[in-house]
Amino acid sequence: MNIGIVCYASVGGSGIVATELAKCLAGRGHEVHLISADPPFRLGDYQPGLCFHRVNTPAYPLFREPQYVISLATRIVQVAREFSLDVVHAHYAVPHATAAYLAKQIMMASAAVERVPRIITTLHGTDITLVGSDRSYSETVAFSIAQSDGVTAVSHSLKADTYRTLAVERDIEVIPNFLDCKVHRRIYNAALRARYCPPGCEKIIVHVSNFRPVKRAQAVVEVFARIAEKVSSRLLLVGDGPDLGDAMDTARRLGIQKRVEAVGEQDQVLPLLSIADLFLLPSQQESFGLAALEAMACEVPVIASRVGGLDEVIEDGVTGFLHPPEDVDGMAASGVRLLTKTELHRSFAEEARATVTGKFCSDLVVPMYERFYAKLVDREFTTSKRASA
Ligand code: GMT
Repeated sequence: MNIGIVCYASVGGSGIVATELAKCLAGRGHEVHLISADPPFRLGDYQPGLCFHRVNTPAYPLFREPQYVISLATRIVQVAREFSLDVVHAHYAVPHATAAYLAKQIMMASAAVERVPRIITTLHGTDITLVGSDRSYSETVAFSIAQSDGVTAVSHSLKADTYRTLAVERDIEVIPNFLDCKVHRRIYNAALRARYCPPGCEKIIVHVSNFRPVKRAQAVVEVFARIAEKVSSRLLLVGDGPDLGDAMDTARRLGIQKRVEAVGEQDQVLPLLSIADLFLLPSQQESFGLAALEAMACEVPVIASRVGGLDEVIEDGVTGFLHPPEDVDGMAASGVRLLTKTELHRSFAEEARATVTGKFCSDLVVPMYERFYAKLVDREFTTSKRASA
């Protein structure tokens, strides 16, 4: 198939999933066209069958407002026309589903377009729970989701949130996030571990995020501070964002700044996850928790909030522990329990890896997308300006 994938290039789960999907589909013989404002940060090296198309949004002194939806819709039309796309797959509804809808209308009205691709939208989380449900956007987001030819959500929880928060009634297929399990595995590096956990330190705790308020980065430090009272440990904060400064301030206020290290944005998180003993994710909301899945693939148990779709990824008491987001003491107690009981930790680490390999590997999940595409293309392939006339 000829597949267009629209995504954000910035650090964030939806861009990672879209890029990994593009790479996997190209590896399985499809012609894949990634459409984004910049090369997505996980794009990596050249791969046959995978082509990147930049969306240029020209500035004009009269406008203070960037015209991204128009430039994206135009780029989708250009790429679809030039490469005879069967499918345009928009990741993150805001505004990608809207731009894809607009592109489809343009193609349906154009004599120059022989074939109008099917439009698929994948809902990722904050496009529904935070951004998309905002009164300033909700009607357009709901309309664009309703107008897509197919819609997927990354968890059952997000599917339910979509019906609850937007006036959407259409069918939504749940296709979970995934990893390449051959790549995402623990590759232990003793020298790296020694660098972050010098003599006297016993355990490494990691948090990876884009440090937005929804991630509750200060709570990460507060949980760690309580754990560090009982277990000699270090906290690695991986990523960057608006709340990283507050998190570091919290570490200073609690007198643990020497045990907390911010390592910034990293293209490759596997080396750091591979030296970790525990992963913290006390988010306010999380539709899936790709960061938790990456940790579990590296045999790292997760302590997280019992919110959104996290319980579809983490099994409480088996691969990690789930607590209410504000239960900092409970999270810390669970962390101490895991870090001080060797056999318990080993069992959680093994179960975490087994969960990932049993349910979330790319070779299990990517075919779900292929089947979803095929169903839509077969069913509605005749929908073009000419056929529908
Ligand atoms: O929250 C982020 O880190 C970014 C955001 C995104 O779309 O880039 O993440 C959402 O999508 C991810 C991929 O599907 C999910 O794993 C995250 O749970 C989800 N974030 C939230 O729901 C807060």
